[in-house]
Amino acid sequence: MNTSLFGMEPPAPLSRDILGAGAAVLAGFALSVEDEVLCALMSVVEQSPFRNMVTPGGFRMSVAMSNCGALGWITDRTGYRYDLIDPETNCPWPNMPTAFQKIAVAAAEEAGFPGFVPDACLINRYEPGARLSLHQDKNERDFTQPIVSVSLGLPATFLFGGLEREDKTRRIQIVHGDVLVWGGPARLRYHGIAPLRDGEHPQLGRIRYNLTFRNAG
Ligand code: MD3
Ligand code: FE
Repeated sequence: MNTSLFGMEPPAPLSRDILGAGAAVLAGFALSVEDEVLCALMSVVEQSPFRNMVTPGGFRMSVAMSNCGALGWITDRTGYRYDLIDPETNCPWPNMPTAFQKIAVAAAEEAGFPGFVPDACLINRYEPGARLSLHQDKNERDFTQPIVSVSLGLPATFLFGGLEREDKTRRIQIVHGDVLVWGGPARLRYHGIAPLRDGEHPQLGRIRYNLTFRNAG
């Protein structure tokens, strides 16, 4: 039965409230476009390869990163920032694929943030053991724009804290195809990824990819 004939919404795989105001989990939102998204991802990282960047404190990150879109997030000994140029290739970052833009804008809209204009997509690659320690995303100019994250491959434990580093963190399991949106009062909440558990994903093997879409300004 097509419920839309009755003017009803289809059963939405949304859980807007489990993470609090401004945060939404769109479970499986990327599944219908996973092939296009993965194909586009491979093309981006052929142009700007994954690399393990160094933090201002001198530690090499366990998560390998690349970017697409006008701006890319980078870190080195001098700090964290967005740049128009990939320091590895000395070329602009690859264009943001249409499939990337479409899913980011659609997810933001679904979560209540119409008019999202992503100009940066940070691509994270996790191998077993890789982690991202608790942090805020605050190198962007406009905190009224949300961040959209698309998870692919191995499952991960997402750590979700509060507005202060000391606030209690919750652990949430994220799986292949899940899309998370963070805006409004959730935009500056601390978050991270626990060390990735080893496993085998049917398409991607022992890897997790995460695409985070931002308006970096
Ligand atoms: C909550 N990436 O790249 S995405 C990052 O799965 C990052 O690779 C993680 O944190 C990953 O900066 C988590 C989810 C995410 C992204 C931004 C947020 C959650 C957020 C901003 C505010 C609050
Ligand atoms: Fe982050």
